[in-house]
Amino acid sequence: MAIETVRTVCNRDCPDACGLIATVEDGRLVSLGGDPDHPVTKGFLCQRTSQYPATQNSPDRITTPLMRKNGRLSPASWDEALGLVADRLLAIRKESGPAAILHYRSGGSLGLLKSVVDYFWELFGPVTVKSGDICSGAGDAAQMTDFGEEESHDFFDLLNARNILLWGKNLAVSNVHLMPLLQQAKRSGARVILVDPIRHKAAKLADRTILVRPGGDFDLAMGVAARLFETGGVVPDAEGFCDDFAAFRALATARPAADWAKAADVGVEDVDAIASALAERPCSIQVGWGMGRRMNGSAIVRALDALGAISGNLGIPGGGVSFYYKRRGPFDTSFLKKTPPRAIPEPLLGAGILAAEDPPIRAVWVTAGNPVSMLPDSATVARALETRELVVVVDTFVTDTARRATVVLPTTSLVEDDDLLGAYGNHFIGASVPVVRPPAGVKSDLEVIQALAEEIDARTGREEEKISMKVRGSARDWKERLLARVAPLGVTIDRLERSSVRNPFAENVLFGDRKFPTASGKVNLVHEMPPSPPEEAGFSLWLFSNSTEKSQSSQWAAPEPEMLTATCHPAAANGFADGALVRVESALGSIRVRLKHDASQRRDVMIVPKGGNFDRGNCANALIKARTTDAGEGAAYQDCRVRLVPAT
Ligand SMILES: Nc1nc2c(c(=O)[nH]1)N[C@H]1C(S)=C(S)[C@@H](COP(=O)(O)OP(=O)(O)OC[C@H]3O[C@@H](n4cnc5c(=O)[nH]c(N)nc54)[C@H](O)[C@@H]3O)O[C@H]1N2
Ligand SMILES: Nc1nc2c(c(=O)[nH]1)N[C@H]1C(S)=C(S)[C@@H](COP(=O)(O)OP(=O)(O)OC[C@H]3O[C@@H](n4cnc5c(=O)[nH]c(N)nc54)[C@H](O)[C@@H]3O)O[C@H]1N2
Ligand code: SF4
Ligand SMILES: [Mo]
Repeated sequence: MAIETVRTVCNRDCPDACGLIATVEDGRLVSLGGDPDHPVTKGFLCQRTSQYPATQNSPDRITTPLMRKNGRLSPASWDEALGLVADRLLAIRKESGPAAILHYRSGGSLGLLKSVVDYFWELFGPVTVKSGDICSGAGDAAQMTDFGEEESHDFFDLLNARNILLWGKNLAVSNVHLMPLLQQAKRSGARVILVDPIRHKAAKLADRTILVRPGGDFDLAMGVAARLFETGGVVPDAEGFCDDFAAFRALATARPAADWAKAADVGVEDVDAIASALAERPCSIQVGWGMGRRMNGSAIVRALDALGAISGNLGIPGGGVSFYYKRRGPFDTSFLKKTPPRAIPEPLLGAGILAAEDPPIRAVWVTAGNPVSMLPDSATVARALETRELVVVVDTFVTDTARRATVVLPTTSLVEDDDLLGAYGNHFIGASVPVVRPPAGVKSDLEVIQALAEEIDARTGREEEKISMKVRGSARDWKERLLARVAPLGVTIDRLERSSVRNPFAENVLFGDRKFPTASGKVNLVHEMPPSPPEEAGFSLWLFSNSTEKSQSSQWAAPEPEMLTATCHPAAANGFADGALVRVESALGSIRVRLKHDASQRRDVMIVPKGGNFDRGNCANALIKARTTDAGEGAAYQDCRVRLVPAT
């Protein structure tokens, strides 16, 4: 029996980008562990990836193209599948122009080589793409507006913090490698405050947990600002490096801190605790993703940026308002040049496809995404796909989205990946390498578009425009191209294949000179109240579709649950017992769930897993309206109101 261990890097949509140690027996993956030498991974993995061998070896994996024949998806050869796709794409482009084709790419793998797929669609089109970002659009827009730049302090700079605000961050589940660092910071005396409407596992690390009203963070932040102004916690030179300082002060001090606290449904002592934490510099604000996914989400993140600025926590070790690490920053994707002819806001994708005119969207190509499960208003996304002439889905399994496809193309998995990765929760970059050989008949996304380019070129026959020439090259060739900027600094493929390396361009502390790449060179302070989401009479609970240990978005660690569990305070359970079978209903739809009581939660929240399976009736997005955030075209997933009704 041949047993070997191989190192690779996790390509999942996760802040951590772990180093993985795979154990392979006779070409079969038997276990995955964490790289002990990766400074962030520290030798352990999350639950979902530790359990990945069952997914990798699952009999449900697709290993041959599937084509819709007589209404059913049936096995086909690559020649047949790509031949049909090439014929239809060329006909659609000729009749309606490339804008009639939509390329939708999401986060199934965050590998940088996926940008070669984007390149293919630029060359064939450019075609229609998505705009905004369901995941982080609101927060991205906030930080770009306020600071003119979106980056974070070094991961380990947290150890310099005296106080740490974990603001809407479910880190024990979604950013697990931050947990040991926080524990270390606590051992050296840092105090931790957690602000979240949900009492989640990380609360055990916090010195104070503030269960803010869902979406009440803007009010809370203004209360904190009011207190900082009152108590001299605002640094004297703040006006010098912040624009709209007077308007911000007027907004924050228009109400006493106690009024803001009431609006946020927290105690005034909570406001005081945050104000003191900020004033006792350095204080690091760690911004999570949840509260940005609201109709006032960008304003909330802007309010946190403002708190960091006025309290003098920008530009100092242990401070900063850290949201995102530039995971693509070190890589050279300058081959992407063209502007798309049209973009559909990602949160509104279903309705956007249905409404598109001049030209209509006739074909959709999906790379590394499961939009039917994961975009809001799943039913509309499903209908939008079901009514297209051509839908091609490249995936490893038949998902909710693949079930609506004309053609499904089988692709490589997490442990067959051959790519470059950056992390969005630390500054390390790495290279994935195939630790097992993909099953015969499976192609990487790169190989898929290369094969399609050949089919297209064979049909167009125009020498000077041969797409296949432009996208050709092995994964290694493309890695080299993407590393062009960092290779002279010693960050080469060979080095990355041995160990992850810190992004050589990343600074430890941002804005040390208090200069900001905004138009004025100063921080832009938010200074207007954002609108509140509309009330929905009869729906008294806020739906939280939060990450769970057991899934990566719609990709469940085997076995996938038969039914979702919904958690709420016993007093919010509408008389239903713990363990009862009930329906969670919104204005848009309902799902059957197993109810779980949790007396430690607020009485106005209902928690379900973020991932789902729409066709099995297990999907939060069947309930969630498709609405955008106040900026950045994020999805307002968290502004969903629900109630509990009998299961029927
Ligand atoms: N296990 C697991 N890990 C994952 C993922 C997964 O599906 N499963 N997904 C990955 C992805 S795609 C991403 S983007 C990242 C981020 O992962 P996400 O889970 O998307 O984001 P978090 O910021 O960790 O968690 C959201 C937090 O925001 C809180 N929240 C919601 N509304 C409000 C509010 O109004 N105010 C405040 N203060 N808090 C609020 C929620 O209660 C929750 O604790 O993690 C990745 N990690
Ligand atoms: N209700 C609710 N919905 C949410 C969220 C929420 O908090 N609440 N969070 C949102 C967030 S933060 C995100 S990022 C999105 C995530 O949404 P998606 O990115 O659509 O999430 P996944 O379910 O991970 O789907 C990715 C698909 O890619 C496939 N895949 C894996 N590797 C590869 C590969 O190398 N190539 C190809 N072609 N396919 C591959 C997987 O099998 C999977 O089917 O979901 C969003 N949806
Ligand atoms: S999903 Fe995240 S925490 Fe889990 S192994 Fe991958 S990078 Fe690490
Ligand atoms: Mo995400």
